[in-house]
This record gives sequence, structure tokens and C-alpha cells, in this order.
Amino acid sequence: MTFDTVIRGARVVTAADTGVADVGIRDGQIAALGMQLPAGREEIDAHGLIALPGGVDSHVHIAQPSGEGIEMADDFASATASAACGGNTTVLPFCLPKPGMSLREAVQDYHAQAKDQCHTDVSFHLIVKDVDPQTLGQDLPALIEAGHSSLKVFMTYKGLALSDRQILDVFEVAKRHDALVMVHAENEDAIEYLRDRAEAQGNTAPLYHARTRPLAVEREATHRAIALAEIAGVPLTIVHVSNGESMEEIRHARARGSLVFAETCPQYITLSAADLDQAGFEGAKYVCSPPPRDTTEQARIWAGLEQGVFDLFSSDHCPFRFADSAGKDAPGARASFRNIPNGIPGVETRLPILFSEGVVKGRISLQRFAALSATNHARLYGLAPRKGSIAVGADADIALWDPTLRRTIRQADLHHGSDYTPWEGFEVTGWPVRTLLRGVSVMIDGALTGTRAGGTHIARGKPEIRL
Ligand code: DUC
Ligand code: ZN
Ligand code: ZN
Repeated sequence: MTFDTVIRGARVVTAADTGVADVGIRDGQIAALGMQLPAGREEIDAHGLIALPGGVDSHVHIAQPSGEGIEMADDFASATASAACGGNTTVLPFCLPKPGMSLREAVQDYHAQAKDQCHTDVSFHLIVKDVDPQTLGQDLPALIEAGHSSLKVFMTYKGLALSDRQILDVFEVAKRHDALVMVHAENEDAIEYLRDRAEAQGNTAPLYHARTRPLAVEREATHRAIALAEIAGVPLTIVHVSNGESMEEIRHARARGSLVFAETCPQYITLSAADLDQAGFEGAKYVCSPPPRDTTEQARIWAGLEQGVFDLFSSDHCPFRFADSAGKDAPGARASFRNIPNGIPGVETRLPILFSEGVVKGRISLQRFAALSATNHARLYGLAPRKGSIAVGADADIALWDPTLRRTIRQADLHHGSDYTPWEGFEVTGWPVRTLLRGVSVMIDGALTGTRAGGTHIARGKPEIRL
């Protein structure tokens, strides 16, 4: 038995187990796990390192249309370079049609943008903003069958937010075609009311982005999204859960027997509304939705991660440049928080933050880290068993981590297209030192080593809804 590559002596981690083993790779797949495997053409000495499933980040935004004159800071090349350097091997961005474009045309356009540009594998979620016969009756069924088996609906943002009836109509299509629906749960009317009031009182600084999206805005929409899913009889994922009250809605629904999956993100365990409350325009760097909360809510989110409320830990990488009128400094953004583009970069820092704050600080096990960072994403979004685990027959998507490496997060060291990181100066222990995509090293010691064209689009199967 010969191997293209053998990784020797790492502690191999899956969502179920850990143990020291050699990993034999052939034709891009894991061909053997064992002790003293025969020599490979390439030998990687990984003694003292941890071999984790390559990260699957199921919530990123890449080159997403963002309104007149606004541009996301990443294209597929820079976003996936950044992802690979952060220990990821697959990312799932959202495909949003530009005005006047059908969902099917938008997916074609997205495929064209991704082609030959990616350092990791990619697969697209579909954002449903037009609830019309063409989208529901034709585009969605065809796209789901072609491997785009997850949809996102919004309960906030003018032009994106759907009515309850429209959400139910989308749920119905998801049910018929076995797609998984992801919901952005914030109540648009309540936000609009609070925003108008804040502006009328002259409260226009970035902090008021957080003040006008209080917990009740998210908790109410989470409750309603779950109720609508129960009425339609579909499972759903509540994405980017920021606080304990929304988490309680999820817990209660599960106790009733509902199939609700939950995602949280680094910003909800490490950032707070105080970060938005800084002199001048600095707070705009932290404007994302839902907004970062406070230390009490951070602790509740940690409890949810430890106790298994959360299935997914994603970045919600949604990068804008700070010093750029096509980014955070958009026209009108200094006059009112309303005009600041929502989103922060984080695809490269997601895993080091969870590893350091979670595993190194003893809050979660390595197995849970694997589940939260890769395995559950792959299973829920139809990528398993090919992705998300270190198992014979799976793609050889592996991140080798040095669990003792201490790093201070610095914008200067990151690979995204944004000009800042919200975690500037944040200290972590543990960092990925090599990323292998289907057996090929795409990052070694922070340097990209693969070719852009190494990453490809993956058509996905149906969600596994029993995690
Ligand atoms: N929702 C997201 O999922 N990402 C960024 C902004 C938003 O509102
Ligand atoms: Zn969202
Ligand atoms: Zn997002």
C-alpha cells in the first residue's frame, strides 16, 4: 500500500474521539489511519501537533451585493485565502441576487466569480428575497436538486425581510425538497421604530446600532421563526444567535420536540456593545447584526456552547473596509448608524478564538471543537461524509494545529481584504500551522502554498438533521 502523503504522529481529533495515529492520504482522500503506516511520497512530521478536520465555515459572505456604492472587501480569492490560513478547507457563502436578477442567474454569476479563484472548497447557500412563482416554483427546486440544499431568509432589512406568509411559503418549498432553512431572526418593524426614535433624539453614533437592536428584537423573531417552522413542519437553523434569551427560545422549542439548530459566532463570546461606544467613528468597526451584547450575554452564550445548545460556531465573515466610502465610511454613515454597512471580517480568526477561549481555557473538549467547527456544519448542510471529519474515505481536508503557539491577532498578519480586524491585539494560544485541502498543503506556517484553482465548488446532498 503506497500513499501520496503520510502525516505522522499527530493527535487526530474527530467529533467522537482523539488518539495519536498516522494519516495515509491517497488521491486526495484519507486512505488509512493507523500506526507506523508505510512511507508516503511526501512525509509530514506532525509529532506534537493536533490534526483536526479542516474547518467548515458555513456562514460567510463573499462579494455579496450590498447596496448602491457599497462593496464587500473580499472576492473569492481573498476570502478563501484568509479561510485557508485560519485552518478552514470549506466555506459556504450566501448567494444573493442583484436587483433585477433571478436566483438562478445569481447562482450562475456566483459560480463564474468563484471559478479558478478558490484556495478552499466552496458551496453556496441561497438567499430567498423574491417570493414569486418563478423563484418558488422553478428556481428553488432546480437549484436545491443541483446541490444548493440550504436557504436563508431574513426577518430584517428593507428589501430582504419577508412577511410571515412569505416565510411560510419558503418553508413549504424547503419541506418539499428537503432543504434546510437558515433564518436571520430580528424584527424589522421594531428596529425601524427604535431607529426612528433614536435619530429623532439625535442619537446617531455607531453605539445606537446596538441600542436599536435590543435582545427583545432578536428573541421575538427567534420565537416567531420557530413557531412558523413548527406550523410548516420543517427543521430550521437560527443563525448568529447573540444572547441567552434567544437561546432559551431554542431550548424550549427543542423540549417541545422541534428540530431547531443553533449557530453562534466569535463576536458573541468576545465583543460587546461597549466596543461600538468609542470616540469618533471607531465603533463602526464592530457594527454587525445582531450586535455584540454584554459580558452577561457572553457568559450565557458560553454556557450554550458548553451545554450543547449550539450546533455550529461560524464566523459570519461579512467584511467591509473601514477607511473606505465603499465600506464602513459609506455616505451618511457618520451622520447616522443607519447607513453603516453591517458586518465584520472574521473567517481567519474564528477557529483560533474558539480554540484558545474554548479548548485551551478548558470550556470545551477537542471533540466538541471538531463538531462545532467542522463536523456539524458538514452534516447539517449536506457535505458529510465527504467533509467534516478525519475518516477513511473522506476528503483529506485536515488542519494541523500547534496547540502551544501563542499569537497576538494583528491585521497586518491576516489575509482578508478588509483593512482591520475587530480582534486587533487579542491574544490566543493555538494556531493552525498547516492546512491540507484534499491532500494538498494550501497553507504552511501562515504562507499560502497551494494554487488558487485548488478549491472547487461542491454540490451538496441533503441535510442530515439527526446530529
Ligand atoms: N446578517 C448576516 O448574516 N451577516 C452580516 C449581516 C447580517 O445582517
Ligand atoms: Zn444574518
Ligand atoms: Zn451573515
